[in-house]
Amino acid sequence: MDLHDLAWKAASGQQEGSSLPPLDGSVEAMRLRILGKLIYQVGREPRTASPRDWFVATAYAVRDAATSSWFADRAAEGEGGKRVYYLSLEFLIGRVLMDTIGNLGLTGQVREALQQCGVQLDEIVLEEPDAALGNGGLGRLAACFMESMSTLKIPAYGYGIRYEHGLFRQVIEQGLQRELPETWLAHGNPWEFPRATFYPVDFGGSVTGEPGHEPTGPHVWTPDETIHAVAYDTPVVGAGGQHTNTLRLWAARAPEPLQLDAFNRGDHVGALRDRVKTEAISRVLYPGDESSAGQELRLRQEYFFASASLQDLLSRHLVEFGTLDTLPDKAAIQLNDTHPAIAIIEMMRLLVDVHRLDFDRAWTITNETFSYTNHTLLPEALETWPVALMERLLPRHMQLIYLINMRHMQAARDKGADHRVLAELSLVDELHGRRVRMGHLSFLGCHAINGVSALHSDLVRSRLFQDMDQLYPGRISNKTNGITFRRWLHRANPGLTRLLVETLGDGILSDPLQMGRLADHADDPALQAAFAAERLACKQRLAIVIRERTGIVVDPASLFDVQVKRIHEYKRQLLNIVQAIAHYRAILADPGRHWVPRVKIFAGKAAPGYVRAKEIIRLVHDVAQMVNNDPVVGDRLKIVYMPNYNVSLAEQIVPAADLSEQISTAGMEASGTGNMKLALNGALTIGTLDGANIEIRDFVGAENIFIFGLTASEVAAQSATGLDSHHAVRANPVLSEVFDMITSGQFSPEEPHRYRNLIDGTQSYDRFMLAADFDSYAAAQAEVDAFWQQPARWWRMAMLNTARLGWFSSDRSIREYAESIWRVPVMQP
Ligand code: 26V
Repeated sequence: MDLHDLAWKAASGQQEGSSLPPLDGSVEAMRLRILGKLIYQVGREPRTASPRDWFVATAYAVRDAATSSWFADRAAEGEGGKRVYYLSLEFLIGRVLMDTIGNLGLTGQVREALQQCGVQLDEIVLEEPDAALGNGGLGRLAACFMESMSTLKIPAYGYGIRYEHGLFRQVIEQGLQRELPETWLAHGNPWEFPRATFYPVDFGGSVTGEPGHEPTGPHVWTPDETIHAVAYDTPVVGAGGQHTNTLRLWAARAPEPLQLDAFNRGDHVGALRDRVKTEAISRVLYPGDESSAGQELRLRQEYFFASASLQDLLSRHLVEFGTLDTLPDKAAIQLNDTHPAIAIIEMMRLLVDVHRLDFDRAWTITNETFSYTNHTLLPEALETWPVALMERLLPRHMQLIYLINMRHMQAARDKGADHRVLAELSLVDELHGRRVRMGHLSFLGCHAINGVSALHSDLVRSRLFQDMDQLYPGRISNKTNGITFRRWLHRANPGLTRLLVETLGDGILSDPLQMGRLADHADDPALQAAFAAERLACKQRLAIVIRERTGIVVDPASLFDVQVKRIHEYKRQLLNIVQAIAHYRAILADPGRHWVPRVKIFAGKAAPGYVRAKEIIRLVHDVAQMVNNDPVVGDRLKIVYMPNYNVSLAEQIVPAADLSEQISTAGMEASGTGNMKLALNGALTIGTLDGANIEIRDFVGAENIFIFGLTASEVAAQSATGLDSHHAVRANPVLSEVFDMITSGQFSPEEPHRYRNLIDGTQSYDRFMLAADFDSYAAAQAEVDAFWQQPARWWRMAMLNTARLGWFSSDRSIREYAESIWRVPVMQP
């Protein structure tokens, strides 16, 4: 039967419904389904269909396959189990197609079905835009956790915002970052189901108590603005395809599509004004990462999605159980940082004002239901909201915060807290212009608080919430982050995965700890060669991408040294490029020596308003320009800045990395998860004792990682003595010569003072300890070169990294949350 006949067979099946073969896992059924979708949903004939049309048709066919287990799960949920609700302003998902067919076990069938239509799966996957509804680590963690919760068959909903525009697209012009709007929904989104479900969300107005009621009794909020939150559901299929959860994202809709009277008067723009303002709430993701936005629109986003999510989960609970008394037994709500923390107060409002529960009972239910993950200690990233703004936008919530704070202060006084401690504990910071501390509110409103690595959780306890921890001991625990191996090893690195399966059996696919047995083979020369060959193949592919996107030609035999993450001073891309300049000078000084050829790869976005981060990007480009065109240097050093870093680019870079740069100032990177992805794929880490690097070192062994620099407590001690590093720089000839080279304009002859501020600022206020860590970093880099020249040693270390990273699976993280915070049953591997 030729394609055309097949298409019509599929088409008639589609029409009649009955003759369309069920998706039984066969190639034939998949082929008919894809063709049916192509014709009836996309509206194209196979003859004229574009790669994008084929992608969309395939996505619809695959979504059908996901839907049946989704229905089954929701039927089973009706049996009264506990559900997890993961509230996050960010889900950094990336592409969905390969993950979904991989987890459904349909990759082979889909590939073959498309092949029979003359279409290559590997080509059409490129048509899918990344869902970039997140900034970085926090959002990507939420995506990994969603996948792991489905894999472990935990009934869960992710709640977030369906941003029309995700994280901006980065283009680099003459070394300058420019931000362009991202348009992932421009051609529709085949994975989502728009729902008729919507909830009203109110803002502004006034509050009155009911006559005769206590201050803790129900109040009436008369808002002056109401917005509708409409639901869009995306199925999240777990590995093995046996369980599928829901990611429910909210879009803002104006209750009235337009002001008809204004329109009829001829005011066509004015007729839409309110609608535009209302719908701005879900228009765009805030592009900051470690600095609090503090803007009204951001608070509106936070409340909008928190309120819709709580209304939704409470109505689901009431339909199923008829009473809110059982909420803590049937629902666990996890707050991904403080961004959704206003949900704690919204829960109180709904319980007290709408469902008319007693205040104390409501507080107990709230506390037993909520838990909170902290993802940063940086003071500039900790959210606080001006009291005046809260009073204007959320008057009832501000009242409830005062009430809760009064009782909290009384409890503290009863336990002997003095004035200093009370000021530390208060939900309202009185010293910086009266602001509500969302971290404190989260601590108080939750029964469990966790950090995201062992060190970070210790610092959460000892630095951030010391007084809170003393008042409410035992709430803080650690849940070290993890990554989903399905995406970050099996799919991103199929060659290495095949090698691991051939060597260790396919048990490693479902139980990553079994990779530990790779250690027994780490000295096997044949396996080392095979491991190295897989790496080389990935590097060859990446070299092509580098040339396509930057024009730079790199030798895949070089050491690929990778720092990919958001651009931030604490992550110290500046330390990396400064050391690269020192290395460049050393090559020029002794070109005859044998130098290990290196390609330094940078990628990452800077927050649009973060001037110094943008200067660092520009410096990397200026240095690259000189180094890459220096005939004396040749292939001994190349510097590459890959624009527009996103999940899909990470999937190409991670398997091709030899060296992973994890060089944050100790105590500042909460965990890191790129560190895990790179080490899992066999890159060696050069890093500080920060975040999860410490646990990575514990697992791989100190002899299989390059650790340098001050520890977190040394950083704290040094900060206490002052941050001026002029002396230290002057005492260091290598560093001062590099700084001189930059400040004298050698990398920017057309504008000699371009980096004056950047470098002078670093010296007079070296908050990130660049000077203090420079020498030990350079020494660690020299050690890297020495090890690279001993291949048997290098590849043994690389294999031991892969072997010993199994613990960093997000399945392990989720199991820990499930057992000790959510108290929901989990499957064992
Ligand atoms: C703050 C803001 C401020 C307003 C604008 C939007 C926005 C978005 C995010 C944030 C805080 C980001 C905190 C964060 O991403 N932390 C990272 O979390 C990762 C997962 O736990 C962890 O691996 C990283 O070390 C940590 O930096």
